[in-house]
Amino acid sequence: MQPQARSVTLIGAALEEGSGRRGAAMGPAALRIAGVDQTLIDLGHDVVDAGDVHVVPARDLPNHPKAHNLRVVGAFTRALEAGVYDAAAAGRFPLILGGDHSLSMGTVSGMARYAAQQGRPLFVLWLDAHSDFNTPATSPSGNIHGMPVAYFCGQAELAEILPKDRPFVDPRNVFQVGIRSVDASERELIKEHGVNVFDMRWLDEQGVAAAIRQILGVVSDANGLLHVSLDVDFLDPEIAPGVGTTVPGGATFREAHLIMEMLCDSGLVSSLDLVELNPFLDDRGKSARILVELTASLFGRRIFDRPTRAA
Ligand code: B3U
Ligand code: MN
Ligand code: MN
Repeated sequence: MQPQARSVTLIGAALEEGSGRRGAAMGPAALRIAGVDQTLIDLGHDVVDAGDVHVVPARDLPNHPKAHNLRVVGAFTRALEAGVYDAAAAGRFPLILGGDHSLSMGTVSGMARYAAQQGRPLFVLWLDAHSDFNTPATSPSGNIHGMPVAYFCGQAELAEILPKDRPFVDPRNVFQVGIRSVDASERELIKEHGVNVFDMRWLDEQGVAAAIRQILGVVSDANGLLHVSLDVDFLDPEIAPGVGTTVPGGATFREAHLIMEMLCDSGLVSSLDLVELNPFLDDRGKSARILVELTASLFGRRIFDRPTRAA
């Protein structure tokens, strides 16, 4: 069975101000140099590269002492919310080339608006070492890339970046896979709000296939849309060193590809973020290349067609 040909819009987000260091703004360029567009074209998809979103700092937002660079992150959030919504509403698959993980405040909010308009629930698959569920009050660093999940679930007050009456994601529709670094107060918030966590111990005991099968079952039963947000540090630093916050003990090459292949087979994925790539810290493009390879698996590259669908 050949996967469906999709119309994909690439949106670059040269954002690094949500993280504590420089370099992630080079992410979109590195992903383009690694051939993300041609890889998708070769798989039979229609690809439009919309270029990098252009933003000016949002001067109406306050300088927030516990949310660094809020005006820059807020401006990206607004631009990406609109860009992702427009692409999805035009029947296209938004693929965001990041950029640090604060960009998901915008991309997921844009998909939440689209899903609400379709009358379908939005689910989020968060592939990350971190839960990113801090708020300005709980964050140990003040870096907004540790807050996007709390933000799009309506739990992190970050001034009025987007309208207050926008659709939020139900935290029980968020599935976090690969988690191995959580702050104490973040852990409480995650439990309180019912975020689903498949941490490294869960994956070691039961395997990534069991986790993904369970998640896809829920999304499919609810006729939901599934946004995938892939943080480079989900992967083990041995295979993907190009990220500011490496955490040992991450997903292997084979686990990550299996996830992407299962997601592809499901046909449920509506949108994708590739985030936290820091080419300045990378080893000769290794991490950029692996992100492109994983994207290829999500878009239908396979070793052989399966004789039957995986049970
Ligand atoms: N939880 C910490 C560290 C962190 C979160 N996300 C990343 N790092 N990349 C924080 O600062 O919120
Ligand atoms: Mn992250
Ligand atoms: Mn992370």
